Amino acid sequence: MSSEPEVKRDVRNPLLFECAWEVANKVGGIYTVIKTKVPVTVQEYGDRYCLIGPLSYKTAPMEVEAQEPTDPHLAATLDALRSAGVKLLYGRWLVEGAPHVLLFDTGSQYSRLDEWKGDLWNLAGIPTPPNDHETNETIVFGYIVAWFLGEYTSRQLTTAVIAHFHEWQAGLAIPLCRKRHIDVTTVFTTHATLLGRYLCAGSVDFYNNLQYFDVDHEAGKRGIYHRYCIERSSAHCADVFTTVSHITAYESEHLLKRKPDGVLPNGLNVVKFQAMHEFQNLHAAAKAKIHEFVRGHFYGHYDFDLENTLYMFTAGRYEYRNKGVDMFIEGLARLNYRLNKAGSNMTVVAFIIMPAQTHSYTIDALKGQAVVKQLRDTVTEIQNKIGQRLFDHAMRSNGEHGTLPTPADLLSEEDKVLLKRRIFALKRNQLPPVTTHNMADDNNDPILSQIRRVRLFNDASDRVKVVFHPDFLNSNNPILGMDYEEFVRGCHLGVFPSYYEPWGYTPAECTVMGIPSVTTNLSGFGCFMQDLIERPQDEGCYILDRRSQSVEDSVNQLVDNMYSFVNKSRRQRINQRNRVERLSPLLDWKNLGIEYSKARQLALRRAYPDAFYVNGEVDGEEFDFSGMEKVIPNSVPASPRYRMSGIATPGDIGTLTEEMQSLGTSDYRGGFQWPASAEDEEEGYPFPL
Ligand code: G6P
Ligand code: 1S3
Repeated sequence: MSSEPEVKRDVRNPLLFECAWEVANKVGGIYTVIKTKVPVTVQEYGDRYCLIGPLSYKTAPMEVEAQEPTDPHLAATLDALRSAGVKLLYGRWLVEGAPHVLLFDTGSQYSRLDEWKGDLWNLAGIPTPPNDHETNETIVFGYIVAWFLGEYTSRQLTTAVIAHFHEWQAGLAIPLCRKRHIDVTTVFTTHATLLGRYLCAGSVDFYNNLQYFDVDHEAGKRGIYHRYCIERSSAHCADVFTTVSHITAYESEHLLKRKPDGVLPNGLNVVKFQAMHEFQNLHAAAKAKIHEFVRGHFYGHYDFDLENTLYMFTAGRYEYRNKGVDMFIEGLARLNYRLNKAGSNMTVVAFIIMPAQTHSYTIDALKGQAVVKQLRDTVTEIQNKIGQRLFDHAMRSNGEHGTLPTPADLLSEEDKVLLKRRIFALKRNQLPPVTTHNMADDNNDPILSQIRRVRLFNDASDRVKVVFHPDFLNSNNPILGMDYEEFVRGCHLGVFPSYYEPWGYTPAECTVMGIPSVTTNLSGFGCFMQDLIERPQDEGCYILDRRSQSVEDSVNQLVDNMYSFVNKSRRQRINQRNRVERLSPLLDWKNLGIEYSKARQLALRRAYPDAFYVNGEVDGEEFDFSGMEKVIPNSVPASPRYRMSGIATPGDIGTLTEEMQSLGTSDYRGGFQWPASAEDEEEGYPFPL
């Protein structure tokens, strides 16, 4: 980035603005990245850190405590924006670390939309159609953020400013900063590419053809050319361009036409328990709650033993093919067949948690929970009465020739009638439903259509039962009233056979909660674990090969994994949970946060090279990351075997170096060779919508 020659900014204690559409505004995975990363960033930057996001009047009042800035330059900048009509909220984001946060109300500047669209066209040749709400939001937000950064850096002239942007929806300020020569250094992190997401959702052999797509044509065909231009210009104009995994780095190089400078893997805020058994106890307690739901959902057909029942689940954004739900359902059907054939006494209840368009819960789902509750209340009432009668009987016998009561003395006729009524209420003519909600488009829903096709109807003979919960989980819900985290803890296996997954927080979250999971070598997380651990499957981290084998073989591999999991003893499951939980440090921001530090350092060096050279030599302090924790918990007995035995500092597992630029296309990590030609193509995709 060009800096005004006469201004010498201090690069040792820079200010950091981190900008994302999901700051204090939960939409998907980026919210998790930003929120869980706050503590390590605050630790490094303290009050020099401020997040920037859109102002949502629905969520902000709950998430943000309003304050006035103490930095006089910031206060003056916000005053200037306010007096020009920009509505904003500045304060503390009420999450762990309590960082400063600045939220802009895009609605307050829609009057300038046409002017800004015209400017964008003149400046960058980016066209914008009139009715794309998401793009309109992106433009207004980007212009306000660039306006803010311009105003701020014209007042505050002493300290270097790093502006880090996530994803195309927050990226437009980057080309604007560059064009306007605003004195900030920029980092852009993409968490997916627009084209990648769209192409994979169709029936395209994506990974074998990445090098050959005519990107402009493909974007135009899908009506996203303008969005693609914003994304591409953000990637190209940033001082440092990064993404979340090597697989997405490879994709970005071909689809965005800039090779990323490095990979910033996503971490989590790992909670360490004092003793191992604590998280095991949490599993047992959460599982008991899922049992409660299952009793209600399967009422009238509750003919399986919960002691021999395992809970598997998949969850995420409803992207049927990208998230591998198609493969999961196909795998479940085959698992059902195998378990039946083997005469297994195990039952698998498979949950699919994916928000879709619905019209609330079904009457049947609500009724199931109600009849079970009534039965439980009645049993408790009768139990109390029996206790009282037993006590009275014992008291009356007065110690002499005491007799024990007969069952008839204890259970009255009235009780029997009441109990029978409750039992009759459990009768049901239809099979337990697959879905808990009334779907807006039941007939065409891809998940339901496939479940119908493979005939997983929760029949008594089925060893695999399916529950599709097309909404987020919440502890206040009348059925399955649990938060997502609690639900995950109560399950036995997470299954995420994604086809398109730049990172994949779902299996990572399973890992830190000590729940084994299945993922693929097409997900950033899967590749990351495969890179680090020699036999991930031994640690409860199953990684399907969806690259070098046919879809048929991948499904069979999934079924093998699930089948052998079902055949594990309880003791083996407990052991596996212990092993998988031990991998948590690999995913802890305390270890991964350093990759972000490196990206920021690189950005500063690129924008202010002179500040890093003393008498023609690189100043030695530039990469001082001492004090970070060690990645590998080498004190743990019988630790998993790591591939990179020489790992000493966390930074060693990342890749952000100047050398990344000089690597060829085939040099990304991920334990495989990228296809060199289109001849390696996979066979066609077998699960039609
Ligand atoms: C945890 C609890 C144990 C319980 C076990 C059940 O480990 O601490 O008391 O027996 O979970 O495991 P399962 O895999 O059968 O749910
Ligand atoms: C993206 O969210 P998604 O589920 O649309 O960003 C996430 C955070 O980096 C990432 O985990 C996920 O793979 C991407 O797909």
